[in-house]
Amino acid sequence: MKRRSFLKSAATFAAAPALAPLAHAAASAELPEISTPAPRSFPQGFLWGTATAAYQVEGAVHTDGRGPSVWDTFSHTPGKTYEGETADVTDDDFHLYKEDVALMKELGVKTYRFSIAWPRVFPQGTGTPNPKGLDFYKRLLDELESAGIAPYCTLFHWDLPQALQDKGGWTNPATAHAFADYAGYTAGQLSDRISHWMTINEFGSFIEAGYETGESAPGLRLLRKDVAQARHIAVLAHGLAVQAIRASARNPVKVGLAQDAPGAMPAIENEAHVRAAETAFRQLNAKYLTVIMEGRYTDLYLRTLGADAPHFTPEEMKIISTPLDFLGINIYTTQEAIPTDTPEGFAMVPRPASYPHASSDWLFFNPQAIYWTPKLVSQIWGVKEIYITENGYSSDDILRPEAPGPDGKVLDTDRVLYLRNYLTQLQRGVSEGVPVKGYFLWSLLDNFEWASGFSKRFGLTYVDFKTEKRTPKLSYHFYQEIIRRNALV
Ligand code: GBH
Repeated sequence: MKRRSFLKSAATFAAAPALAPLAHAAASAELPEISTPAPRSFPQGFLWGTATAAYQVEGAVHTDGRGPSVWDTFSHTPGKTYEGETADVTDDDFHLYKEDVALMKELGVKTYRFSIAWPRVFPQGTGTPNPKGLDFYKRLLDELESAGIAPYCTLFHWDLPQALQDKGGWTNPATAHAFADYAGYTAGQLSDRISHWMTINEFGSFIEAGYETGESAPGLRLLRKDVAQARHIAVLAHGLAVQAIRASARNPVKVGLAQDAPGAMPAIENEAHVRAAETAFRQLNAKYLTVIMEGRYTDLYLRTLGADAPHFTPEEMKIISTPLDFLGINIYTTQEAIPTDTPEGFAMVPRPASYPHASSDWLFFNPQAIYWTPKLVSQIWGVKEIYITENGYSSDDILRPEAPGPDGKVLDTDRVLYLRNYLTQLQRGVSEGVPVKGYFLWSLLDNFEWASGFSKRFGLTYVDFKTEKRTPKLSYHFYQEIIRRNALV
């Protein structure tokens, strides 16, 4: 078996003229036999997937009764996004979804993570549902089913109906109840076709970014105590939605979320550093993941906020910590923790100025993120089913455009470098028994990267936004090969 795979790869090398002598030498009897590296494979049934989100890919923002979301308002407000770009059209996946499903089928993914746009289903956020809005997702589900691709669905990926924002958005507890109603209704309609549901994607990206720094929709800068309360309302919305989905599902479903757990990893892999990373991880995630998993805010979190701490009841804490069936984590980077003698017991190491990063300035290259984050989650909270709900790499479309060369190809070896290193660490974790069951690569397509507009490309597939032409990049073929072999290549 081992021998055969070695011969096969030698034959592959022999096809490339420059490498032929090397292959010959390796096979020669005079040299000691080169041992074949152990196959670095993934468990059978490992769920390979890819991910997108509604506002980033769909377009068709006025079609079939969709209501406006905070992202329509924000992107149409001058000065908020790169060059004032909006996702009015973006990938036009609303019309081209069949082509996009075909791209996935060819890629070989077993699953697709997409999000449902709340303002398509409830144009005003609450009240009367809009059946035509849901019809789009039914068409998409038909197409996925015939391609043999399992749908994983996110209910909220930041596109809050504008009508709810007009009443305070996430600072208004009524939004939590409106979200649960929407989640319950949608699960009731689609639970016969979707088994895995994620309530909310990345709390911090719409709470802190939306209500504290104002970089994302709705672009507000509120007081610290109002931000703390908004966070609490968002985790409450999650808990209420988990219960609503289970109550209205007509089939057995699994419910979780997708969170970009701020990472902490040991600076050095020894006991003291690992303990520091564990402590750091719980505290850095106090706002969202820790309270969801433990049903209480950490003392350090409450002490730090002092008089600005959120108001909550014991009943709410029970709802927030409703047990989940799985945990989805979006993994892009992490940060080194070291032990200290302080009461906290840890410190985060500031990143040196030359720490490598992708085109997005926050996307630090740290492959160990995908080893340590799931490992810490399973060590700290005993989570048994973890998905990497996002992981990906951005290139720069302004200074160093990725555009197809004269041969029509996009040879994105930088993305391949990133993915190869992250997947190596993922394989390390999985082979040690960290319960990661699947991996969703962000993203199938270049798409609207929020406030960065189209200036950053995350896709495995290049999209020409003038013609909507899709061109699979080298990274697409690289990922295709990994899926095909269920092993690193
Ligand atoms: C995810 O967001 C999103 O779910 C997805 O929609 C998006 O397209 C994709 O990733 C790529 O960005 O405090 O400086 O470290 C990730 C967004 C941006 C959220 C960085 C956390 C931390 C900034 N993340 N942010 S910093």
